[in-house]
Amino acid sequence: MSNDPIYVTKPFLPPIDEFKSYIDGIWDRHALTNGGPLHKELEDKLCDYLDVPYISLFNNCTIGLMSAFPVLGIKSGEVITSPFTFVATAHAIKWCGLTPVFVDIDPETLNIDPTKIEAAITPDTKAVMAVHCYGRPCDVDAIQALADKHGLKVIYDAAHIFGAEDNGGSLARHGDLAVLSFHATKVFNTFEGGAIICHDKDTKDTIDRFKNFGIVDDNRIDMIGLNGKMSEIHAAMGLAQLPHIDDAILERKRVYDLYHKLLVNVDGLRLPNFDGLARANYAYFPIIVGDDYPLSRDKLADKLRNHGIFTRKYFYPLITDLKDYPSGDFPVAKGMANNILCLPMYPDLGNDQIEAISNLLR
Ligand code: T4K
Repeated sequence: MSNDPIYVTKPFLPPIDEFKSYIDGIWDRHALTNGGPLHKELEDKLCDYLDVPYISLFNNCTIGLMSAFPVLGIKSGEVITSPFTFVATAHAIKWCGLTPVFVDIDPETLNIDPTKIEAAITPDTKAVMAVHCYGRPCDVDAIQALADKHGLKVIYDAAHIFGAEDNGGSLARHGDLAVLSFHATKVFNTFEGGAIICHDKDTKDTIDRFKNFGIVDDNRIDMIGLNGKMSEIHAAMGLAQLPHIDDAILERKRVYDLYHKLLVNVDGLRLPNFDGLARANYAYFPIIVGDDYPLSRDKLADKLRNHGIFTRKYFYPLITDLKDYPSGDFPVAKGMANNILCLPMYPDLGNDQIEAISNLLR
């Protein structure tokens, strides 16, 4: 094994010639952004791949999450969400002038605990923004039942789910809207990028207008939109990558399987599982470092770093411990934030590297 540092992830890149052939087309056409042909082609191909009716590409997931509320007509009130997520989820709620109301997570799935949602609903509650954390599905049926009972919208932060499927198909199909991330660190990337999935043409048209300043045509601007558009060069990256994504997910499975085999009997480490999925995407390999492991999570991260292995504490600190958010008692989320460690996970992580990391953990 070389002595090069091993990071928590390494973006998957398609063959450069395939990317360049799309770039040649951009140079020929001079269409760089504002809904060019590659943008349209990627939307069509992603609808096919994810088997969803409508998709609108974005410049990143965070802007997509922020756009979800105005697109659904939510201008004020409270949004129920998980404290155990990347800060972008909660930041998007705050940027829209809404109030995040946090609910603890389920200790198995690490997603919002649906049995605790109802107690957090007030007359001001407008929506639930749930996160399919690490590509594992939320309890979508329970969340939808609560939303129907109380007249709430459901928005999924689906940043982690590309390629993951339950028995009915892609996880992206759940909720009124689902927002994906195509950031460099994600399973499928367009350097930076994201998308909103929706279920009807009117909503798709509204999203498309919203992400283009609210422009209807030369004479009309009918809402206070923003600039959430994906450029042609980002769409080119997606198009070049899509034919290779199933192979990349298979490589992730190889990494998962080997880690699992080597670490399953280590006392004090809880390994991720992808139960309940017809197809996992193996986006992350989060381990939970228990009290019976000889090192604390932070000491273990330090030890690995000293060997050139750069893990990440996704998601620490807990959002409810940040000064801009209300604190609260979320014991499950707090325990996870203090004990979780994401190991390197990416398609070309070699077996020798996985063995070396696992040996240190053992
Ligand atoms: N919701 C959820 C649940 C999310 O997890 C995220 C993003 C969002 C919403 C928002 O999505 P976007 O608006 O970003 O589309 C990263 C990402 O920046 C962030 O997208 C991601 N979640 C979050 C979990 O992780 P960092 O600060 O850990 O990234 P960074 O730059 O330290 O990268 C980690 C490692 O990856 C580096 O040590 C090396 C490697 N790397 C990274 C990049 C960017 C590369 O090798 N090449 C690269 O280009 O936040």
